[in-house]
Amino acid sequence: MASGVIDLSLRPPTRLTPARLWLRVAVILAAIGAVLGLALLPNPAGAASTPVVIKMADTPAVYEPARVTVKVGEPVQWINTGKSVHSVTLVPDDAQNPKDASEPSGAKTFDSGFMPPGGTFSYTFTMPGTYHYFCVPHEKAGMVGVVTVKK
Ligand SMILES: [Cu+2]
Repeated sequence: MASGVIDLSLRPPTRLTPARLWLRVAVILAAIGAVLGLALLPNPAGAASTPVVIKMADTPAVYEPARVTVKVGEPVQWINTGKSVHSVTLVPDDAQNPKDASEPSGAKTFDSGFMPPGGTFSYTFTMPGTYHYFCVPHEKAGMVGVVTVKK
């Protein structure tokens, strides 16, 4: 069978010599390095446009991570990765435990409302300080979070 097949490849079939193999490895590594290098370059639009992401999980009902530290103006995004409804709530009057909802004096409060699975909520803190927030359906289960905002 093979004897009747015409080889149309331009190069004669050659064995991959160690030198050629190393050349290929070098080319591949250079390509990977170029991609990584581009990824690590400072974002011209400002690194602040990339949000700090907090996932909201079901079992147990938690924010992941429960504590984050961000800079003023750095956006924070919560993503409901679970199958239950969650919320990101800093409304002292709605908290069952007053410790679960607090903000620096003069800062605004916020509430995502109920977030369905896959839902997202973003917030950008404009005042430094410590913010305690909670999930309305799961506050009692311990679903509480802290955002520390630095200048
Ligand atoms: Cu929840």
